[in-house]
Amino acid sequence: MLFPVGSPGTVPTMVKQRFSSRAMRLVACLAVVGLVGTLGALGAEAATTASPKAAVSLGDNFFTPTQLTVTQGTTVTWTWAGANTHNVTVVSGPAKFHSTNQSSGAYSHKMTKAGTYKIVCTFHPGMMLTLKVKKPPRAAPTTTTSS
Ligand SMILES: [Cu+2]
Repeated sequence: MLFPVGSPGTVPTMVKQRFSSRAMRLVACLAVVGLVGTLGALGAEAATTASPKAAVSLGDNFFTPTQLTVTQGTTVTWTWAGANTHNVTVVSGPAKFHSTNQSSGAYSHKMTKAGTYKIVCTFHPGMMLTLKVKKPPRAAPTTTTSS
């Protein structure tokens, strides 16, 4: 949780003192949940801007897409969309990583090393993904002038 519990918590305390009925307490609880939910969504939005994300889905038996290019530092999330058990396994690339064998859920990995990754599901020959990780574009060069 990114936000101190204290500040939104003060609202229902005041409401509770003024309205002691069970219904009003429920309304106050729901109001806090709504407030926290909104703040949480704002926080997630800020995080999205800070670190890029990309998504791949695992069907039966294929990755979608089969080729993907992302910028270094991107977090790639694989989501299991089919019914079969699959895994995400790097067979060649600048870094090795792999998911567990799953039939649902998701697996995320932050791509910190640039290069080309060949990714497979070890259960299904031909279930392949080529993931290219590019270095981020250079910042505008700064010129140093000596006088
Ligand atoms: Cu598979």
